[in-house]
Amino acid sequence: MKTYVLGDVHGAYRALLQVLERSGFNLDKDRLICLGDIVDGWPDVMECFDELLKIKDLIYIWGNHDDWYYKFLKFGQTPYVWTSQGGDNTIKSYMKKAESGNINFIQDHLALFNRAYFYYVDDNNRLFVHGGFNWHIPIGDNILYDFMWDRHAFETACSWEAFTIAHPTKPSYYFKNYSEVFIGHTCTNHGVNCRIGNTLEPLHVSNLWNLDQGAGWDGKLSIMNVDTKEFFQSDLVQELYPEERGRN
Ligand SMILES: [Mn+2]
Repeated sequence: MKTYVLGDVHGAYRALLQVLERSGFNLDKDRLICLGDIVDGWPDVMECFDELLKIKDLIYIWGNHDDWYYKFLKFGQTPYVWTSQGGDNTIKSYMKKAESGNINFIQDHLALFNRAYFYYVDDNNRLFVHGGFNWHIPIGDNILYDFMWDRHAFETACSWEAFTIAHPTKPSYYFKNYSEVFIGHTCTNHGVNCRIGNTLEPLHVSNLWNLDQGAGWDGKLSIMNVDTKEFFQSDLVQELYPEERGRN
């Protein structure tokens, strides 16, 4: 059994199939820790759920976009803040599947959210969370909003890394409560702390790994073996969806 971690998919089913195939992921034997944000972005949201639900050992982390989709499933809410940030494509994908007549998938998706984690710590004391967390307080005292939306932990890890590069003989800073931290949410191909620089590959700063390489937009989807750190990526997602050119 191998354990893999997957970055934000954002409806990019074609990219998801590529990384599962390229990594040799075994749907029956391997564990997948999905860092959240399956929905909102590219059009194949329901297909992404169908594929992920084939995985026997799936750990699903709650993302900020998933939270909007969950509230749509549970309460029918369609706030503009959601529909204007990819939710429109998620609703289209949902309607297409619902119109096929079989609506069992709604219960399957709700069941997946019911067993999802706001954060997950594995047997090797590795923390998996969508956005970030406040490491100055006990992890259990964080609120869901921070797990889903925080970027401060990532920005701080970038600053710590820059400090270590500038002062190699001084002690390094890191998240002391965990052996490693894995996050998504903040794309590494845009807006990374300028002293570190943007990248289209999984980014390792301090003892944190960022697996969001911008699959929802103009980047790639990444999957990584959490033990060996070997990673596999999709093609540029825009090239996988040429008919969607102009999506913004
Ligand atoms: Mn995201």
